Amino acid sequence: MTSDELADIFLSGDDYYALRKVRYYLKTHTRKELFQELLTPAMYRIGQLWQENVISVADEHLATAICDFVISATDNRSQAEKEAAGKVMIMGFEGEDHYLGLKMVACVFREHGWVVYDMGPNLPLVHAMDAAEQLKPDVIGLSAALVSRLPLVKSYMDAFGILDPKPAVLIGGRAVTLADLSDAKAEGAVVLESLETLQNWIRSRKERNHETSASL
Ligand code: B12
Repeated sequence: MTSDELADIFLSGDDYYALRKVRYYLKTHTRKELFQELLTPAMYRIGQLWQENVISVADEHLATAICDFVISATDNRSQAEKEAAGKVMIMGFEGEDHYLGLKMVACVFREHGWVVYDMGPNLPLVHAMDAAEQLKPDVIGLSAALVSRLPLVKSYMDAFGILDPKPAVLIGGRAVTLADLSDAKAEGAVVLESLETLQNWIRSRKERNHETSASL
């Protein structure tokens, strides 16, 4: 199945057929491949058709809802309970409504045994800080689809910088592939363009932690 075919199934409104096709794909592929090779390009295609006025806003909403459904229906929540490799809190910047990427990020962390607090999109900083003070996450992940959200990066970084213990901050989403985030990197943020780079980051963090505990 190609991502264009899946986009057509989303647009047809047949949610169970979409789920059947995705489950079949998962027999021979990983969930990261499902997200990266199939669901993300299918949704980018939906965005293109929407931009070109080939499909309506209602069509785009329907496709988004079905994509959301298949991500949830194929999520594996049992892994995190077994390992507890770390605690991550993820959210979209204030004013950011796109959240399917966040759901995928949550799944990738869970597959690596992390406990995930997915706060969804559009979380104002004051509420993000309250939650972080209570939950004390090892990692905070931020998502931005719109470049117009990126001026907020500095205020989020400054605020998270005073947390104790200080979490690692990851920034991802479509916007980071379109803009220069060298300022955020200089302030210590890790900018990740894809789920592939996220997975590499999670693995190398695990290796670093093993080395540290071995040398103690
Ligand atoms: C669905 C959708 C919506 C839905 C979102 C609902 C939802 N549940 O998310 C709704 C209708 C709300 C919406 C609204 C708008 N949207 Co919209 N939307 C889309 C669409 C079609 C799909 C988004 C999506 O889910 N993509 C799939 C996900 C999986 O991709 P992703 O977010 O990039 O995430 C991947 C990576 O970036 C990464 N990632 C994401 N976050 C993170 C975080 C970390 C830490 C890491 C490591 C990785 C990571 O992981 C994912 C895996 O591949 C896109 C098209 C597109 N190209 O994405 C347009 C699009 C993003 N929207 C667009 C626009 C213009 C808007 C609106 C301004 C429209 C309007 N006039 O109101 C509003 C803005 C709302 C707001 N304030 O945020 C434009 C943006 C253009 C631009 N100039 O930047 C796009 C590109 C469509 C287009 N071609 O014109 N939208």
